[in-house]
Amino acid sequence: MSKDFDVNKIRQDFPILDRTINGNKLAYLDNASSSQKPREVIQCLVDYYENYNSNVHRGVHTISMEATDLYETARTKVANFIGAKEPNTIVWTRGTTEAINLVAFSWGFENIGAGDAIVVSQMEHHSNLVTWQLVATRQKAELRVVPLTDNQTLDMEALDDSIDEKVKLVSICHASNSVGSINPVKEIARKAHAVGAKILVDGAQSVPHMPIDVADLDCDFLTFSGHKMLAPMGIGVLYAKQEILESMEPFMRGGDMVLEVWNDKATWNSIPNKFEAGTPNVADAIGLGAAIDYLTDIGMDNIRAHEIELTDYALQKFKQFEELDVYGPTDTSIRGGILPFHSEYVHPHDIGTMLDRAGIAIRTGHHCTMPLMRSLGISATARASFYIYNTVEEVDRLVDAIEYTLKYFSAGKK
Ligand code: 7TS
Repeated sequence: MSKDFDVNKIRQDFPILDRTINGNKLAYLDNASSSQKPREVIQCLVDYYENYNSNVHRGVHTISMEATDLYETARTKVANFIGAKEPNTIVWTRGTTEAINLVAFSWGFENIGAGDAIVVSQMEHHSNLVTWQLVATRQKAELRVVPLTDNQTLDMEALDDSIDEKVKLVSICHASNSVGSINPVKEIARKAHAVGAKILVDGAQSVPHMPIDVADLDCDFLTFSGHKMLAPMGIGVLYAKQEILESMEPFMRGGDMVLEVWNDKATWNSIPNKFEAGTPNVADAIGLGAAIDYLTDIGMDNIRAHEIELTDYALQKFKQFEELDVYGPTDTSIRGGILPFHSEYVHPHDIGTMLDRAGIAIRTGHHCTMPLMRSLGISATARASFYIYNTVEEVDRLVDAIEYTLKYFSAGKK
């Protein structure tokens, strides 16, 4: 990690971290759900609404042109951030969920037919599972779910077995929100392409946390959400290779996505506008640009190194809890900053409530991965998840609070 990475300095940029919860300083360890926002991003929104608020792509007046400029500059920032050569390969969406649905409706229904197959994994978020269930059912295609190994990494042998000539799409998360495993998506892309299939990488839990280069990964689609990477809620991204985007039909119809309209027909605007019907979320797109500036300034390598340090430390400390099952690989080179745990003696919601009393925010539940929970033989976990502003001291507070909780509920030893 660079010596310039100063977590205490970073923390000062996040006003919400000054909050106290139940008399304790907030320890925000629910970053896989949504991240907090630095002052730069909040201020950027205020600046937009105070000085530039206007609709884009249609005004000849000054502030509309300025808003359009800021909005398109944000698109270029996103492209540079993920190594996409052309800004027109960046489509704004509301988030990962909408981006996956866009691919399903515009590409999936056109390119997946009867007898074809779609490959996903057992660790997918519902948005990357239920969506493909719909395509598979309607198109009479087969949905293949690749199982996980005993430490919740992708079973690569099973993956190899499920990728054959029938497969048209492999849709897989880069990093799991539930168990933290990082999938070798570059290798998986090679395997998919070898049989003529496309690959969609769900980057919701990777793009915020590590350097990403779509050219190097050679993925056909990449989806992610702004709100998990310091940006506002309601803005997200679909990246797709240019020729694929150009071949796709629009997802939604309306203003701005058309070129010419007659009473009975219409022609489409060029990409990416073809996929952006209606007034877009201008302010939050610009906010995502500000978040990317902030992340780039700190350095994605530094962010990844910081999270590895916290996760290594937490995994080490959690060894003392014999009563807890901790999920995911212990090798942090293939694991994101996600720490899910489960006790057969204390319900995750009780753990979450006890931690909240201590000012520690975690998430409890199935994390929108019900089939994964089922495969683990449980219905829910408690999950701590880290980001740039989290500290070793906060991990210590988490450990102390869990120790207290287990004692409080007299959790028996296994
Ligand atoms: N894919 C993954 C891997 C995710 O973690 C999430 C959200 C999504 C897709 C959907 O993203 P959205 O922004 O469109 O909602 N994951 C979580 C989570 O773990 N807790 O809350 C949301």
